[in-house]
Amino acid sequence: MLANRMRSRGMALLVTMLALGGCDGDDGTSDDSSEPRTCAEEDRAEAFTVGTSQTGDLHTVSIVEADPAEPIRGDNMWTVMVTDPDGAAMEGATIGFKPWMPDHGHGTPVEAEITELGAGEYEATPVNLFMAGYWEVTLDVTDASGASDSVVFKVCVE
Ligand SMILES: [Cu+2]
Repeated sequence: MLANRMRSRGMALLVTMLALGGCDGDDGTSDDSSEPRTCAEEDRAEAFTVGTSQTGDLHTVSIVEADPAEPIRGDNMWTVMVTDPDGAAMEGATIGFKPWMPDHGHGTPVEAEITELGAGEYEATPVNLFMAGYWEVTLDVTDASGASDSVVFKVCVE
C-alpha cells in the first residue's frame, strides 16, 4: 500500500517535470537557457559506439551491441561485455543500470531488466532515457566473487 502510494507520487512528480518542459524547451525564452541546446554543443558526452568501453577499479565494461546504435530519447537496448583486467570474460556478474540527469537531479522511473547472455555478455533493456539532454548512465558491477565497482557512460540524446 505505502509502496504503491510512494510510486504514484513519484510518477506525479515525473509528470509535473515533463509538463514543465525541463530540458525540452525550444522557444529560447525558458530560464534554463545556459544549458546546451543540442548534443553538438554538449561537450560532457563521450562517443558511444559498439566497442566503446569504460574501465573501473576492477572491471572493464564494453558496449557490444546497441539498438539503436546511437542513444535515443526513450527506450534503448544495450548489450555489454564485462571483462577482468586480463581481458577475460566475467560470467555470473550482477549489473545495476542507473541513468541520471545531473543537470536536473533525476533518474528514470523505468528499471532496466538485465539478462545474462553468457560469455561475459549482458543485455539491458530498456535503458530508459526519457528526456532530451545529457545523461550519465552508471553501471554498478558486482562480479561472481562479490567484488564490485562502477563505470559511467556519458551520453546525450536529442
Ligand atoms: Cu531531465
